Amino acid sequence: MEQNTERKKVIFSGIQPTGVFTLGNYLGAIKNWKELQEDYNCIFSVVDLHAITVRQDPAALRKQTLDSVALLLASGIDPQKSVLFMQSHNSAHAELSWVLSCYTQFGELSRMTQFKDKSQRHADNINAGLFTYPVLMAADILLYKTDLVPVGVDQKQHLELARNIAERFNGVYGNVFTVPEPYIPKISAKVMSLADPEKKMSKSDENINGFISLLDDRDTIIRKFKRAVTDSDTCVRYAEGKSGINNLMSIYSSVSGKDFAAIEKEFEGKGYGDFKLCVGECVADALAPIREEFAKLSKDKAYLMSVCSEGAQFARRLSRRTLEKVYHKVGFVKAEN
Ligand code: ATP
Ligand code: LTN
Repeated sequence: MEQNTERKKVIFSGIQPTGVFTLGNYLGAIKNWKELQEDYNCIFSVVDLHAITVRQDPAALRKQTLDSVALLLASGIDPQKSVLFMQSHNSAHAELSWVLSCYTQFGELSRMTQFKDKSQRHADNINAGLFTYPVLMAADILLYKTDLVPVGVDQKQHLELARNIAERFNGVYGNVFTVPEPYIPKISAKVMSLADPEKKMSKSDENINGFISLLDDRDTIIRKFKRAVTDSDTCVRYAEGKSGINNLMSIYSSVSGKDFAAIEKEFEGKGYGDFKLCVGECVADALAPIREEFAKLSKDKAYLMSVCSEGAQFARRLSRRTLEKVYHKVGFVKAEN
C-alpha cells in the first residue's frame, strides 16, 4: 500500500509536428509539461503518426519532427528528467490502437468535434485515420499507465473517450488500464487567434497574423499584438463578450503571473494601445530565450537523435508490459521467440 502512494504519478502528453509551435501550444500544454517534470514521471512524444491524418510533405514532416524535438528541449523539457521520443519509434502505439479500435464504437467517434471540424477543413481527404485518431491517442496514453494528461481544453473530449475506452476494457478483462485524468490549465486552456478571437489559435492557420509562433522575432510578435482584433471599448477589463481583450488578458496573466485584478489596475486610465504593446513586449521577452536555444539545438541533429533514441528505448520498455497484458487478455497466443 505504502509503495503505491509513494509511486510517482505518470504524465503522458503528445504534440503533433504539423508546424512551428504557437503561443497556444506553449501556454496550453508545453509550459505545464515543463513545470510538471519536477514532480512526476513524465513521458512526452512528438506524435508523427497523428500528423499524417492530414496530408504532409514527407521532407517537410521529417524537418518539422526534428524541429519539434528541438523546440521542446528549448522550451525546457529536460531529457534528464523526462522521456522524450518520436511516436513512430515505438510500434506499440499502432499495435494497441488496433486492439482498442475494436472496443470503440463508431457512434462515439462520430461525436468528436475535432473530427467534424477537421473533416470540414480538409473535405478532399476525410480519411479513416482522421476518424479513428482519438483511438490512437487513447493508446498513446493507456500504454504507459498514465495518471495525468496535460493538454489544452480542446483535447478534453478525446481524453474522456480514452477514459471510457479504458473503463470499458477494464470492465470486461479486469484491471488492465489506469484511467487517466486531464490536467488543463486554469488560464490559457484555449488561447484564441489574435486575428479572430472567436477561433482557437492554431499552428496550421493560414492567417499568420492569427498566431504567435515560438520562433517569431521580437518585432513580429509586437506587431502581431498591436494588430490584434479587439472591441471598440477602451477600458482594459475582463468581461463577457470582450473575447479579444479577454484573450490578451489571459495571455498576459499566464506569461507575467499577474492576476486579472492586478492587470486591470495596472492599465487603469490607459487605452488598448498601451496594453497591447505591453503584452507584446512581455511575450517577446518570454519567448526570446526559447528562440535562442532553438537556434543552437536545431543545428545539432546528432544530439536530437540521441535524446530521441534513448527516449524511444525507454518508451518501448515501459509499454511492452501493457501491450503483452492486453494481447493475453484478448486471447492472442504468446509468441515463443
Ligand atoms: P493543428 O493546428 O495542427 O491542429 P494545434 O496547434 O491545435 O495543431 P496540437 O499538436 O494539436 O496543436 O496540440 C498540442 C497541444 O497544444 C494539445 O495539448 C492542445 O490542447 C494544445 N493546444 C493547441 N492549441 C491550443 C490553444 N490555442 N490554446 C491552448 N492550448 C492549445
Ligand atoms: N491529439 C492531440 C495530440 C496528442 C496527444 C496524445 C495529447 C496525440 N496523442 C496523447 C495528449 C496525450 C492533439 O491533436 N492536440
